[in-house]
Amino acid sequence: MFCVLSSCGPEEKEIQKSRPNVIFIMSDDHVYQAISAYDDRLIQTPNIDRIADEGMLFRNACVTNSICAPSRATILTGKHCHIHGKVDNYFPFDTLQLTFPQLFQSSGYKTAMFGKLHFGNSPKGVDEFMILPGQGNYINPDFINTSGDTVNIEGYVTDIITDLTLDWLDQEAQGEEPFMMMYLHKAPHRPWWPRADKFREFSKKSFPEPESLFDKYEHRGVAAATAEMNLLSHMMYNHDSKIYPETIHAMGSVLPEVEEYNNGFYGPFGRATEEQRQEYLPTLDSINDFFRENWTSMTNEEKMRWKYQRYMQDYLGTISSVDDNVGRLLDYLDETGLAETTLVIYTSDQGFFLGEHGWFDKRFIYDESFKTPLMMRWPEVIEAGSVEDEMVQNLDFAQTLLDVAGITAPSDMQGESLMPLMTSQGSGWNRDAVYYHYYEYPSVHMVKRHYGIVSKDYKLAHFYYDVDEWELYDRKNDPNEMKNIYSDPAFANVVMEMKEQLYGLREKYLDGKKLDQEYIDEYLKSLD
Ligand code: SGN
Ligand code: CA
Repeated sequence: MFCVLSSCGPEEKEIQKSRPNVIFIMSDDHVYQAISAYDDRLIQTPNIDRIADEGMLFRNACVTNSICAPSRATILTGKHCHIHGKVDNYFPFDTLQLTFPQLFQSSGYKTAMFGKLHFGNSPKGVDEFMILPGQGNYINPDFINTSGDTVNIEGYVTDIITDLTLDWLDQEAQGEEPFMMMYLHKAPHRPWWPRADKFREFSKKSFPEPESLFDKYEHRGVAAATAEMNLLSHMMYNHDSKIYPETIHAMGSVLPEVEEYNNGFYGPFGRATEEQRQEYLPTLDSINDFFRENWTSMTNEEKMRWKYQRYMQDYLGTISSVDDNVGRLLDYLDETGLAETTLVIYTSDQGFFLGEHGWFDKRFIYDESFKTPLMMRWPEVIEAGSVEDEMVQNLDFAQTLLDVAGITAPSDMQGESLMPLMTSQGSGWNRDAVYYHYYEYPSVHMVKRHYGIVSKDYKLAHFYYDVDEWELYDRKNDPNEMKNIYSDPAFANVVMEMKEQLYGLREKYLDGKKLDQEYIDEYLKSLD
C-alpha cells in the first residue's frame, strides 16, 4: 500500500508523510545494570533514561543468542540463528538473507547506518553507511564507507559515530520521505578505552561489588567452571587493566602473559597521536605506580577486587560518553522538531557480566548476558513513563519496526510485533516462554554450546557438544542463579513440563527439526 516516492500520487504522499521516522540506537555489550533507568547503583545515564522516562521501559527483554554478530543478524532478519545461518562471530553473514532495512528502503524510507555492524560484509538496504571494520577501534578509528573505501577519522569513536549520525540527519531528515537510521556504538565493548577525560574522571571512582563476585561455581555443572571469563584468571593486565607491558617486564616473571599481550596494550593505545597520549598518561602512570608497588603483596581476594574496580572504571567510563552522545542526539531531535514523529529505540546486542559469578563477557543463558536493555520513545503513540514486563526478544525487533512503518513483514520472520504492548492494548500478546541457543564453542572464553527455554518462573538449559548436562534455575527464588536444581526431586515435574515446552519451541522455530520438502518449498516461495 505504500509507494516508492518517485511514483507517488498526492494521496500516497500524504500517507507517507504520516509514517514515523525510526532511530534505532544500539550499543555493544551494554548491560541493563549499567543504565540508571534499570539500576542506579553503578552509573547515572540521564540521557538514555530520558528515552524510558518519555516512553516505555521493557524490563524483560532478552536475546536469542548472547553474542554480537549472531544477535545483529537476528535483529536484522527477524529469525533465529539456525535459520539466518549467522550462528557465531566468525562465518560471514549470508547476504542473501532479507534484512528489514531493505524493506524500509524499498518502501520509500531513507535509510542509513553508522557505527558497528560486525558482519564481515557491508549492510544491504541502507542508502548511506559508515561502519567500523570488524570490532573497530576506540581511538582514531577507521570506517568503511558506502563506496567500500576505508577512511580514518581522528577522534574518539563514540563522538565520531554521533557526528556522522547528526550530519546525515541534518542533510536528509527534513525531506518528504521518512527515515530509518541505525546508530550503532562500539562502546562499551572490550578493551574498554574511555575518552581521556572520562578515563581520568572514572579512574577515581569506586563501585559496589556484585554479591556473586567470588562465586566458586559449586552448585552447577561443568560449563560455568570451565568458562574462561573470570576477572582474576582471565582478564588481562595489559589489554584490559591498562598495565604497561614495561611495568610487567620490570616486575620480572610474576605475570606470565606479558609477551603474548604486549600488543593488547599498544594495539589500541598506539593509535593515539602524541597529543592524545599526553592526555591519558597521568592516569595510566598512577594506575601503573599502584600496581608496581602493591601487586605482589596482595592476596587473591584483593587482586580480584582491584581488577573489578579497574574493569568498572573503564567499562562505565565508555558508557558515560555513550550517554552524553545520546543526549546530543535527543537534543537535536527536540531542536529540529523531529522528536514528536520519531520512534527512538535504545538497546544493546546483548547483556554482559559486570563481575557477577566473577565474570566479564556474555554468551551464557544466565540473566546478565541473556537480558538486554530495551526502551522506546514515540510520543505520538507510547505513553510516557510506561513499563512493560512481558518477555520480548531481539527476534521481535524487525517485525515491530516494519509494523510501525506499515510495511508487511515476510511470513517467514519468526518474531512478533511489539505494537500491542507499545500501544498499551496488551491484547494479541500471548507468550509465556522464549527460546535461546548459543553455538560459539570452542572459542574465546570457552562457553559451552547450549540451548534452553526461559519462562518468568524457570530457566532450563541443555549444555551439549563435548558435555551432556542440564541446568534448571528457579528465577523467582534464586534470582542470582546460584543453584542448579535440575536433579532436585522436588522439581521433577517442572523439569518435565519445561522440557515439553522446550521441545515445542524447538519445533515451532524449526531448530533441530528435519526440514521436510513442504517446509523448504514454502520457505523458498517466501523469498520470491
Ligand atoms: C573479542 C573480545 C572478546 C569478546 C569477543 C566477542 N576480545 O574477541 O572478549 O568475547 O570479541 O564480542 S577483545 O579484547 O579482542 O575485544 S562480541 O561482542 O563481538 O560478540
Ligand atoms: Ca556485543
